[in-house]
Amino acid sequence: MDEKIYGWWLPPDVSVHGAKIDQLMSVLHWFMALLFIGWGIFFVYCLFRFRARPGHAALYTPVKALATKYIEGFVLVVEVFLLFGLSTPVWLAYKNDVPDPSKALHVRLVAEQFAWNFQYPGKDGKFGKTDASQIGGDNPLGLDPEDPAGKDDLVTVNNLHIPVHRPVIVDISSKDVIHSFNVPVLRVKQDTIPGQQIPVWFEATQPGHFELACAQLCGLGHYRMRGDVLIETPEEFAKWEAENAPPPQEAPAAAAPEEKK
Ligand SMILES: [Cu+2]
Repeated sequence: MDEKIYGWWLPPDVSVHGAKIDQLMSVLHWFMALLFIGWGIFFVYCLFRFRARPGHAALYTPVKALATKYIEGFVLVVEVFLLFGLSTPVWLAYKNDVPDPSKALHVRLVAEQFAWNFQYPGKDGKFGKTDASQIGGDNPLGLDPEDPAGKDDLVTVNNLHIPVHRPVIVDISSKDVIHSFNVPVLRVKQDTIPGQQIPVWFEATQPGHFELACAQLCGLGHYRMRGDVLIETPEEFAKWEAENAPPPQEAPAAAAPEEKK
């Protein structure tokens, strides 16, 4: 991965919905910078204007100047505007603009301490059944070996392969505690909550090798809960899918139960 892409400002944006979020971040940061500089100047002015000097006694009762009311009113109006005028529409647009599921790539994600387990439905487009009692060292998702829908499912750990220019819907869940699925370059961050499946979507605009990180302190190994996000051309993605699902070494075992029928 190219570490140089993460500099002082925002990480690069390779998502179709990220531009509006970046615009919001810029507005907020410039506004905060303005407040910081404004209050800084005012503070230095007060230090000078009200300095201790002969003939001036300190006042120990509160003074509420008329200007304070105006400043408070201004800050309130600006903050209400930031929240309801700028932020809420961007959030609503993203939440309502869910891509057509028939065109999107569907992936399941089950987070755990301290890894990301991805399940791809394979050629049949159906996720195989999972069962907590089947979870083991070589079966992190608890895929049911008897379920035919799961025979072609592809499971990866800490590796999210996605095609560029195609919407992706990820159903997010967790095995143990709350984690948070965070892909900065895709402008996506969503908590993973045990017992819930929460869908998130994104569409990548350029290929590349990026990072996925857990954004919720989830235990001692939180710092190493990271993964790779590989955005590939449709051809590369199809090749990767074909080469990896089902795993070649398990192909004979998968064929055996079918012969019995
Ligand atoms: Cu975590």
